[in-house]
Amino acid sequence: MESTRKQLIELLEKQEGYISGQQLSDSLQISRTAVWKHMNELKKDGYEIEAVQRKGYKIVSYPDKISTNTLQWGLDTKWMGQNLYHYDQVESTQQIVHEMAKQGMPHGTVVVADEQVRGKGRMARNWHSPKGKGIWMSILLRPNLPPIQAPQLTLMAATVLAKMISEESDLKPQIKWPNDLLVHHKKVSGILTEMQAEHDQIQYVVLGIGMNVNQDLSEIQQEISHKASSLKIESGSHWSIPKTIQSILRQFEITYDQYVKEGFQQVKKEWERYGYKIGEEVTISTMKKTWEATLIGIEPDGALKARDRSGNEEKLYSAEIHW
Ligand code: BT5
Repeated sequence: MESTRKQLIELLEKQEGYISGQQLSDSLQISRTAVWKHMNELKKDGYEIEAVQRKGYKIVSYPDKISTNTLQWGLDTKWMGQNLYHYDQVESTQQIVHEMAKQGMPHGTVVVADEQVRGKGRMARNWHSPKGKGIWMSILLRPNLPPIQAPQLTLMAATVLAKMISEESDLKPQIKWPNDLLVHHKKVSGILTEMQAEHDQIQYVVLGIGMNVNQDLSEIQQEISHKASSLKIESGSHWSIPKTIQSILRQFEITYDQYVKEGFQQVKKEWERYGYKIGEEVTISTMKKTWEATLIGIEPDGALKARDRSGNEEKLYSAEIHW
């Protein structure tokens, strides 16, 4: 039942226009009546399906409501999100995935929540995660890497999100070092990577993704409204959250597998393609000095590389950049 529905959605998604009831019944090896029953179940779960006589069926819009079903149906990944949990409300999805990691859950386990009441940013900052308005999700990864390479996973995840946004809309996302996703200079998404390591080996990584999707302008918290935005505000249209999550998971699996096989080079290239103010001059401050430099790219250890006006290159780890 479950797997038939999953296949059904995959067939509907692959088809450009309509797919006939007969074609579906042949491909799935079920009766036309069974196809019709499945269609009704999909509608109950929030899929809008158009049925036209002599043409067949087509998905017109995807459900808004997140459930384990709407997230897993149509998700054609090998390992990413195949073990997936959805909650209405949690303190933080990070915390849940840490627990799951300790219990031995597999690589690619995903936890998604409609709302977080104690969403975390980096360095104990808060992450606003209002109900039903965005993607609040943590992914469990078990990479075979030394801890020193963990920052590469954050950089990689940022390219995944940038690519997803470019593919699903006309928006031109940019990645602000180290982990912010910007659209029109405003933050729409942030990444939080937490790692457990032992004996020079990563045990597991919990990679958290927060993405503002369907907030209207009035729904962005006042104190961050000058610097934060949502995909809806910037694109002018509503996004299906389950479909957007699936696009992230699909893109993540492809990019991660390529990274494991081929190394950091491709991630670096992609990152720099989307990099905010790469090739531009900015003001940089550390405890000791303030200077002007051109940002030139990222390094395998996650550092941002800059060149000052005399041509000296410097690797930045924690400097303040006046964007
Ligand atoms: C981040 O931190 O950008 C990482 C955010 C990661 C959130 C995800 S959601 C799923 C998972 N579960 C969690 O509990 N966390 C992860 P940072 O770079 O420190 O940015 C935090 C700063 O961004 C805050 O201090 C605010 O200024 C601002 N901010 C807070 N909420 C925001 C939002 N929803 N959109 C844009 N900016 C926000």
